[in-house]
Amino acid sequence: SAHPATAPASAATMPRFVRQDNGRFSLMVDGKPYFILAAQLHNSSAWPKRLDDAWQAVEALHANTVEAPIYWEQFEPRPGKFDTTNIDALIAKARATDKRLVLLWFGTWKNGQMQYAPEWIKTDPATYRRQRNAHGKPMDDLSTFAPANLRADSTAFAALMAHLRKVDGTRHTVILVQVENEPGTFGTVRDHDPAADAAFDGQVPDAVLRRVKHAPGTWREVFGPNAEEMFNAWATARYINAVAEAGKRVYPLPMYVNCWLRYKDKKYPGMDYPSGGATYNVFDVWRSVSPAIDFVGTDLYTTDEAEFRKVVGQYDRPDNPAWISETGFDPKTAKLLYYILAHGGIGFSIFGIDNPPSKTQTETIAAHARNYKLLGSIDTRIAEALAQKRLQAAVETPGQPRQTLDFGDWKVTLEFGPPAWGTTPAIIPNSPDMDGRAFVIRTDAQHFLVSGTDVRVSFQRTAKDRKHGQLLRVEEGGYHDGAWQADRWLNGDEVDYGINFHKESRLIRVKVGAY
Ligand code: N0T
Repeated sequence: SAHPATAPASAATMPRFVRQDNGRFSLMVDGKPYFILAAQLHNSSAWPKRLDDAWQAVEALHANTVEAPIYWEQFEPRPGKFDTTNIDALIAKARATDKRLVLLWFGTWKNGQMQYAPEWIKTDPATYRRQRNAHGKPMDDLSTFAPANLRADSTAFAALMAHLRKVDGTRHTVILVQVENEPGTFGTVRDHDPAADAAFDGQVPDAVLRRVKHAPGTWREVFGPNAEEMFNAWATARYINAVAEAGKRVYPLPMYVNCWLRYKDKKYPGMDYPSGGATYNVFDVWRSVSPAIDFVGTDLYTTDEAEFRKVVGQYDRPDNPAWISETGFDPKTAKLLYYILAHGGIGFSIFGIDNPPSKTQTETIAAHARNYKLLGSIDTRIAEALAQKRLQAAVETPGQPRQTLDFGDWKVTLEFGPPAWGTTPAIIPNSPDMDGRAFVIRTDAQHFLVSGTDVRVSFQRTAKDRKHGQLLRVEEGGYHDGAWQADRWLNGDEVDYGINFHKESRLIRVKVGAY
């Protein structure tokens, strides 16, 4: 529907976000599903002079994608004067190193505040009104009820997208844009700007009512004690949607928002987390007015697998994919990537990867590089298998050292923490550092691709035809120029007690049969 004059040169291969017929979501890049294995730069690292250093970590990590901020204050230092130096440097660096980019628009919001708004906005609160708390005190957030704010952000964002269309409209180094960063408000549950007060006393809009299936009424009548938080969610979503729409009209890349989550027993909006973000408790209200936003990402900072699993489950919905827009730079978050595989999600991004040299830095990069190098070597295969529901994955959890994956006529048993060789004892402890994980892709009726860490993998035939299953061939190898190449065949001790994976990243292809 774009005007011909503004349509990108290669609309057919524009990155797109699609829902497959089977319900899975895919980010399509160059016409194929793409799995994001991202490294996010530190907040103040997306400057030309910092990129060489930052990219050392990107390369060591084997990331296929870099997430980098675009700062409104740097991009529009004076009203209507745009400076593309930082963006151009990012694109040049990404192209030179064969990486894709996800750009993060640090506009009206950054972590529930407005510190990336340009100085000319920060110093003119009469024009660019602030949100107010219940006592009328101005907050460090722009009001969504001041038309000047929305106009300013939308204009800048559209200028950013116009520049991308111009310099990247056929090459698509930039595949995805995050609109704002962890939006919402701190210091008040809702905006008390006079226009906000009037809206709060008015009727809940139809779009919201339809989505939450509720009869008409005021915010208080419909949402009771949660009215103020729901109201701020609606106001924030409506504003961000308008910013995204202004950008998509110019250049329709897929767009998402990230979320400062309501988790870890936090519950107070505006104190524990910004009020107005797409937290799970306001998700339907948020999404009722944000069609220009393709999906919502989770900034999931925990190494507790139960907490991590809980949140991934909350956001893996019929209307949203699992997507870790940020997780902590910690060796312990590496295995948690496999939850995104298990949930058929679209990717994983590690926050703050460019740190000064240290032992911790080296070890943390190495822990995540084990995932990224292996998965990156088959990232298109992974994304296609996820889109077609041919991939299953599991993560070692306390007290659950044995798990099975069901492929219909075959079942794959995963045992985390058995001895390195020999019969598996009936009771096995978890592996010493609880780092176990595995994935299995069915590539056709007879073949599986398998890899894992600290896990024993065995295949059992479960088809009901009284035949016995057998392993016809087990190969260790990889894909080179698109074709499987075996380095060696495994047999005897290497398969008799299951295929044992330790800390190394090995890709195994199994051919099964029956007699
Ligand atoms: C994230 C990152 C960056 C005491 C924090 C997480 C990034 C932003 N925010 O390093 O600032 O730009 O999206 C907020 C979680 C704060 C938890 C505070 C616990």
